[in-house]
Amino acid sequence: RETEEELRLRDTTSRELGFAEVADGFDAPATIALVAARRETALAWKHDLIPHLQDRLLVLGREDVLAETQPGAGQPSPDLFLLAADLAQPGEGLRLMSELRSRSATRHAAICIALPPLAPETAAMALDLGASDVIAATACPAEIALRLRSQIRRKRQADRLRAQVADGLRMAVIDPLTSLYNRRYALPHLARIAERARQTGRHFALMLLDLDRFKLVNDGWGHAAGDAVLVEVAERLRGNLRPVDLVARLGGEEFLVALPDTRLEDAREAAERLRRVIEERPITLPFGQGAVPVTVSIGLAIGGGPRSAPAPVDELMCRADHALLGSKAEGRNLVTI
Ligand code: GH3
Ligand code: MG
Ligand code: MG
Ligand code: MG
Repeated sequence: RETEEELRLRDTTSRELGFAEVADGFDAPATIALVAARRETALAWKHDLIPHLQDRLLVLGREDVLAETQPGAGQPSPDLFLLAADLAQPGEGLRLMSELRSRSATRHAAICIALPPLAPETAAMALDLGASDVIAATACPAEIALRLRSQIRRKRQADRLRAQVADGLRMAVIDPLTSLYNRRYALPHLARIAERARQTGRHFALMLLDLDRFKLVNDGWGHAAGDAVLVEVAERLRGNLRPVDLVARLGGEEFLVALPDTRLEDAREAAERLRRVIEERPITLPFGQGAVPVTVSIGLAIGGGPRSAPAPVDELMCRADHALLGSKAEGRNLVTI
């Protein structure tokens, strides 16, 4: 049995656990938005209830949340929204919550609703509409603090998981050496460019590029030098094209470039430009190995255009590949159509 003294101690401990710790102990301190029907109410609440958290709190009125640009816009979005009990009637808090859930910036935030006592249907409805938790407005500060803390912890875990998934998806389509898109990304993306061209009746260009005598770089200076050349070539290609253009490393020393909305003459010019920027400046090798001149052979094919049945992507790839072989056969460092 607990003694008076023990009970008193436990009470103090849970009270002291209050709001000071709600936002701490995470990899980055959490931010909380307090939302009441009017901003003044939220401000008063902030002073009464949550004195320790002042600098981590964003205080909002209902109007602020519904406004297109919210106070604190540009700062990281709050981890948690705490909707005050004065929003409970008539269902105002629920409307705010739906609004927060529908916006990309706040979609993944934890949302807790404080409800006045005797609002059981509202609590059920709030949970059904996506509230992370409902909290009785009469709950003691320690309970509120612990509930908020547990929601922030869950939200942070979900953030981490989402970031890992996004990272995994990125890794699956990026070539780790050059940071260009890889074949897995490039071919479906090329098909999308072709489909878009079919819909608009515009042309697009496809280039296949292959470094000339690249084996000599590897054989003469080593594999690390070869890698450095591939990285520099990738940068020059990317740096001399538009953001909408696709640049990918298909494998080895072979690259693919696709130019949406581009006609033959402009494509030929772009291909010549790429050929020139590789040729014009020898590529510096690592470990003080000096610089090596590099050239590239390019095969160009034009797809799309106002025809009833544009050539399928496979056939276009064949044409570009054939043109590339032509560049090699004619002596390399050439663009062939
Ligand atoms: P060609 O002008 O006919 O294209 O001659 P080439 O020497 O470039 O042609 P080949 O296809 O015979 O050689 C390509 C070389 O690319 C072979 C391989 O060692 C090298 N290679 C492929 N992938 C990599 C890579 O990731 N890093 C390095 N350093 N070399 C690579
Ligand atoms: Mg090759
Ligand atoms: Mg080859
Ligand atoms: Mg080659």
